[in-house]
Amino acid sequence: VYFFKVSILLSLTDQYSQQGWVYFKHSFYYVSPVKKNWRDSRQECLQRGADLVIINSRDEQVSVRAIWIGLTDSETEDIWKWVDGTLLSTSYWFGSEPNNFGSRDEDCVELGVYGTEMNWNDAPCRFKNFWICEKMLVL
Ligand code: 2F8
Ligand code: CA
Repeated sequence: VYFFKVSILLSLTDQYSQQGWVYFKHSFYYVSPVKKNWRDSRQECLQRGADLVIINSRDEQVSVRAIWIGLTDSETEDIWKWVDGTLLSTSYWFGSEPNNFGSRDEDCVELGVYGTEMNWNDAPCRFKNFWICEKMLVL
């Protein structure tokens, strides 16, 4: 019975992750690639057999709030570079960020922690966040 449960779980996880869902602590999450208003967003979730995320643990709050972007200063401290190698010019740091807080290993950039337009924060790269990938269209 145990083996059976594990293989069902594995094939479910496999199926979901192929469709862009991320598994984290007993739930699957899907980060939408398009913008929609609240009502339509909820509708999309419902159509996918889910619903808009309910924040019912601190863990969820901390993880759902932020998204990794392709910006890091892990090569040289304080030199922020995009993953394609370009130097940062226009930035959207929140208030006193980047501050290399705490253990001073905040070399990666997350957005969405702060609910303002200026919402970037440098955070430890080992932390787990959702992320957004981008593939540029080359014509
Ligand atoms: O107060 C801003 C500060 O908040 C947190 O540290 C307490 C963030 N840490 C993580 O996200 C791990 C800092 O990055 C942020 O600057
Ligand atoms: Ca920070």
